[in-house]
This record gives sequence, structure tokens and C-alpha cells, in this order.
Amino acid sequence: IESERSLHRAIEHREFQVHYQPIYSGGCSIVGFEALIRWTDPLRGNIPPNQFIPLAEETGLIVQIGSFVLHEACRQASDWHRRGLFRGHIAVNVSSIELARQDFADVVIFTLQQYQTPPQAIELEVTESALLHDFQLAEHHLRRLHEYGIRISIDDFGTGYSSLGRLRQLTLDTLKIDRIFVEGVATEGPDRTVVGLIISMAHTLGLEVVAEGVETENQLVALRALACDQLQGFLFSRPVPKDQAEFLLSRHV
Ligand code: G
Ligand code: G
Ligand code: MN
Ligand code: NA
Repeated sequence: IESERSLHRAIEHREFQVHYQPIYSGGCSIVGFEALIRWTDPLRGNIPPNQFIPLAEETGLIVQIGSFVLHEACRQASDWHRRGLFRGHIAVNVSSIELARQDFADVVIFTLQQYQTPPQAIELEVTESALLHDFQLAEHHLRRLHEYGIRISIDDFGTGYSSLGRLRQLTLDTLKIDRIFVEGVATEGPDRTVVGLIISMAHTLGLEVVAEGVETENQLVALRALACDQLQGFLFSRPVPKDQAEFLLSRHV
């Protein structure tokens, strides 16, 4: 468990870095990347997000951390677009704390403008539980951001409990199926059934589906058979630093 002090220091000393995990189409070309924060403490080395994101949320420091990740993602997306290296999107995780702020949508749009980032080059990942707190405000932000052209996805889908009625109210592009369901998709049983149902439902609503946590060839085969649109997981690549992401792009485009 981290202290608030060490988090403050890490922000001041710029100990955070953004890594990028590729997201592939069914045909195995890279359609997006998920931006994931990494903290390297000079003495203790790598500290996983699970060990500091909860504290960052409790202390409100997640607002600064989230802002850092969004700036990096916008800068990177603009750079890749300008260089003609990549025309897909970078997905950024949004915490419930950020989404609950009155100025959230304004700040996001302002950041894109600052880097002249094409709106469709950024996706915001929101969990079902982040929507629960103040659904009205969250819906308002997401509608505005979507109208601006930013992509919106529901992260860890299936683990929270958003009603279908509420999901329909949101302007979304993508559902990301939580890896807990993807784990069991290769064998016949409830997980495969659930994944199949999520995909049919998403397609009925006009949404694309990303399977997260794809680790085996058998899972990939099963997901293709269920018409899953996009795939992400260690089978393809771990989250990697920018230079390695560019290497993956040069191999795949
Ligand atoms: O990268 P890793 O799988 O270790 O991430 C663990 C958890 O931390 C995941 O739930 C992921 O969504 C979260 N996380 C990683 N980067 C960010 C970030 O930039 N912002 C927020 N809010 N959560 C993040
Ligand atoms: O909650 P969220 O979906 O944002 O979590 C993203 C996290 O999932 C990242 O920290 C990433 O390291 C992790 N992740 C990505 N692919 C895989 C995978 O194939 N298996 C496992 N176990 N974790 C993964
Ligand atoms: Mn995510
Ligand atoms: Na997820």
C-alpha cells in the first residue's frame, strides 16, 4: 500500500509513464491501443496500478494522474496521425472520480484541442460502476464528448450491473468484455454462452465488442466463431512503451 506522500512525490518527480497495449481487429491488424499508466519508483522499481490507483482515487490525486495520461495519449495520437504511422485510436481509462467532476467534458475537449488531436483518435473507457454514482452527470458528459467525436467504451463489461435500459440511454461505440468471461470462452459452458449473448446484444445495439485478456489460441478461435470484433490480450502483446508500440505498428500496417 502506498502513501499519499509518495504519490505526490511521484507526480512531482515525473515517475509515471504511459504504456500502450494493442487492440487487434479480427484480421489481426492494430485498430487501437489502450493507454495504461506505469509507475517506476527509483528505489522500489515498478509499482502496479492496483497498488496506487485506489489511493489516488481516495485522495483525489487521480485527477492529476488521469490528466497526465490523457495529455500523453493526445500527444501520442497526434504524433502517430501526423507521421501517418497509425490512424486508429488510443483508449484512456477514466475513473469515477474524474467523471463526477462538473468540468470533465470541458477539460477533455480542451486537451484534445491543445494537441490538435482528431477526436476519433481518442476513446474513453468508463466502467459500469463509474456510471452509478451520478448517472445524469455521467450521461451528460459522455453525450457531449461523443457528439464532439470522441469514442466511448464500457470497460470490464459484465462485472458491474448496469441495466440494459440505462446502457441504451448512453451514446456508446464499444463494449469491452471483462477477461473473467474470456477466460472460460474456449470450453463449452456458461462463460461461452455469456460472451455470445453479450456480443449479440452489442451488435443489436450497433456497438462493437472488444474481448479483453485473450491469452490463448483456443480463446481466439472461440471468440472469432462468436463474431467478436476486436481482441486484446497477452496472446498478442503486453502493454509496451511507445517505441515498442511503434515497432508493432511498423510490422503490422
Ligand atoms: O495495467 P494493469 O492491468 O496493471 O492495470 C490494473 C488496473 O489499473 C486496471 O483496472 C486498469 O484499468 C487500471 N489503470 C491502469 N492505467 C490507468 C489509468 O491511466 N487510469 C485509471 N483510472 N486506471 C488505470
Ligand atoms: O480494467 P482494465 O480493463 O482497464 O485492465 C487493463 C489491465 O489488464 C492492464 O493492466 C493489462 O496489463 C491487463 N491485461 C491486459 N491483457 C491481459 C491478459 O491477456 N491477461 C491478463 N491477466 N491481464 C491482461
Ligand atoms: Mn481498461
Ligand atoms: Na477491463
